[in-house]
Amino acid sequence: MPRLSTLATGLLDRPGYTVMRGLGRFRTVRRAVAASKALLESAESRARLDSCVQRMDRTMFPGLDRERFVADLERDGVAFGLRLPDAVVREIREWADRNPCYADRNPGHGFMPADRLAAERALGKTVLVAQYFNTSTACSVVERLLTDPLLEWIAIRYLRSVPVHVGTNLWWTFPVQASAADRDRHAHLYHRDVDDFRFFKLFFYVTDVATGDGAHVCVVGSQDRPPLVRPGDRWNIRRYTDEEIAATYPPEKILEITAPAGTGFAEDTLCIHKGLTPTRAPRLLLQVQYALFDYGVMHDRRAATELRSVT
Ligand SMILES: O=C(O)CCC(=O)C(=O)O
Ligand SMILES: [Fe+2]
Repeated sequence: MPRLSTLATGLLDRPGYTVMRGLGRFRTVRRAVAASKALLESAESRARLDSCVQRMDRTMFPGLDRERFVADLERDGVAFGLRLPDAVVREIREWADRNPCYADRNPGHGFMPADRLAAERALGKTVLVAQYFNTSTACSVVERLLTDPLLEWIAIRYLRSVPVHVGTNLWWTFPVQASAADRDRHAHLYHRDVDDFRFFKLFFYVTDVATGDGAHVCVVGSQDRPPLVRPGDRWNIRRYTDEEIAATYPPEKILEITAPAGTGFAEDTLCIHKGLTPTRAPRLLLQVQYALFDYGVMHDRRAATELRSVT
């Protein structure tokens, strides 16, 4: 009974998250929890929105139509139009080149990005995904994004209450012959995330992402409309095959997001989505996640004593 034992371990280790993962599958529960928090925090949310508007001249994203952006996110589950200044893209890239990343998000498997082949030899496997740790404290750009008035305004409006920043993640996806297990583990199969009762993620490409470079793919408008293929699929959280997705949604809704470095978009990853496995160039992606509650499972903080190099 592996699923029962997983549930029991989850309840002991992270009870809040495990309960949310169970209840958050139900749309009525998601809506009720989000509406209750919105009601409780309406005065504070309004005050925060006002403060964002007063500071708006300091945003990194001048000229974005924020009302349109939130309406798109609401309707499509994804919204476009963010663009990081070139200097910021360069700063993140330079930071990434100077710091170790960690194969398979394992703090014991650190390597400098230039030493990937040595890391693969040491690990005896290809490295599909390698992630950085402690980006919020180490990389100053992240701090600026987290205090950006436009991003905060979007988060308050979309979540309809006081947003909680629950994680920042910066990771490489490399063009390798990846195992089926790694492609599954690293979200290269279609899925939807139940990360909270209401949440969304900001994605920023730090490298150019053309066809073959591991674009993010999402199905526009699929939030609250999971593919109903097997019994219980309305509530199941599982991986879907490309065929199941192609058979469920019209092709024009399946969006492969190719775009230059600096491009940013928001997505409620309750939408069906995946990362493509790159075949050409590596992809570096910065992601910032906001939610109603912090279960402590999304952030990238690791104690320095846990971090080890494999090379
Ligand atoms: O790497 C990707 O584009 C997919 C990532 C993903 O599934 C997620 O961030 O929820
Ligand atoms: Fe995901």
